[in-house]
Amino acid sequence: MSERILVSQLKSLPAGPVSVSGWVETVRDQKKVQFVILRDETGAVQLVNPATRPSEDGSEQDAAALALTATISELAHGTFLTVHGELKHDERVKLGGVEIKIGSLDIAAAALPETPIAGDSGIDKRMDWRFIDLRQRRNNLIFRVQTTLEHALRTYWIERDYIEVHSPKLMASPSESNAELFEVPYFEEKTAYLAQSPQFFKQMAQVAGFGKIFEIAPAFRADPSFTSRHATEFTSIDAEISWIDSHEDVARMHEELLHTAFQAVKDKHGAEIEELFGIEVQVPTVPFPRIPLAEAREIVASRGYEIPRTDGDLDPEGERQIAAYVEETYGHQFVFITDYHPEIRAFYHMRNEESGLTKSYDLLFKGVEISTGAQREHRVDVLIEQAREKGLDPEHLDFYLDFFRYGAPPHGGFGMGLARVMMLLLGQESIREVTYLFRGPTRLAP
Ligand code: AMO
Repeated sequence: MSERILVSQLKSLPAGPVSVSGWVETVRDQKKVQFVILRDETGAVQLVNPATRPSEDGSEQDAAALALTATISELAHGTFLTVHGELKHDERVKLGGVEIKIGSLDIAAAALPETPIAGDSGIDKRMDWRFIDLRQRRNNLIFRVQTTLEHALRTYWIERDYIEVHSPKLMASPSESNAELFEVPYFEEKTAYLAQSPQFFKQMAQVAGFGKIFEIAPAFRADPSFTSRHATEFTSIDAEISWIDSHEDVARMHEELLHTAFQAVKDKHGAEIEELFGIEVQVPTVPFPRIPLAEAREIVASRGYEIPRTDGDLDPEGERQIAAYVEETYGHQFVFITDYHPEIRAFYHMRNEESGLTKSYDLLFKGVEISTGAQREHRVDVLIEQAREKGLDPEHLDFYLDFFRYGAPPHGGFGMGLARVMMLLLGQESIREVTYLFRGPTRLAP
């Protein structure tokens, strides 16, 4: 394969022969001239061909020119091709100030004449034809932003000597709760489950003496809900660190990490995000505000909203109210809600001996939960007690409890949904818009 010339490079190339590959966006087939807009992953360029039509008076014509004109007339939107032609610089050409006069076309694979989706197609239709939907410039940008974001997270951790782990996604027990479990009927002696999170195995890395770890990997939840923020398979960003004093140490790493990652996104894509999504990326200042849950509930009530939930947690409207309060009071888009009651937290969350509340937080971004973090209970007798309180049978958790029977450091960490961060960062309504291939209760293909 020869070095490919990208559309974004054309402006800096000298006029002359050039070959560019991409797909057909539009064809304007006028009587005397034909224009094709060709797009690749970096931009779009105008191709031009002086049309040669069959003569009406029977005069002789250039057969190659006639054939080229006919080929262009039949080009369907989405056809992938390579154009060989002459590059011309012309400031009057709105699209990048360059144009290619077509010499010949090599068609790689022609598209059918009718495209199944249009610009105004609904999200379900677009998901059916996701490979075509993803050709849109803004969709391409989503995944370039995501790449930059993940790269910044990894860089942050790697620069600080974190170890990256890949924990198994087939498990012999639930990792979060019994609800939302996908069973896998394969193993002879046991039912297997798809991992709901790497929770147990990232804690295992702490008793293995790894000190600081991260993982970016799929997690699975048989969640029946059809909300805009739930998927049955999602990418979970996880970190876990040893020798913490409390969840506050986790929160401090978490906020610094997000500050760094958002700065990287803004530096590289800020202008394009503003152009295509109308969103100005705000790099969050550190520290993020922190509000204990009980206080958050009072704030929400004082704003005139009664949270209908009886379990003490904020509901989505409560989260929005708190976000509005934080924006007004601190000019911040993020807030850590802390000190949750053990009843609404996992059994492995450590409790504060004085208050009885958990040493944990939820992180909200623009009023939506993007993450849960906590210090973990590493004293096995306390852990067993807390599991029992939740109605869990410690025998079923024996493999996990064993981790803490042979020595363990104090530790904690967080899990954060990649798609939720991306959805909010780009001001999208649903995680389906920012997920490469969404999986939900009614979506298993493509
Ligand atoms: P939790 O269950 O709160 O915590 O999940 C952590 C984060 O993962 C994302 N998330 C989801 N994203 C899309 N679809 C879903 N169905 C879905 N479920 C969760 C959310 C959520 O905030 N083990 C703990 C984390 C920890 O304490 O380290 C856990 O999984 O952004």
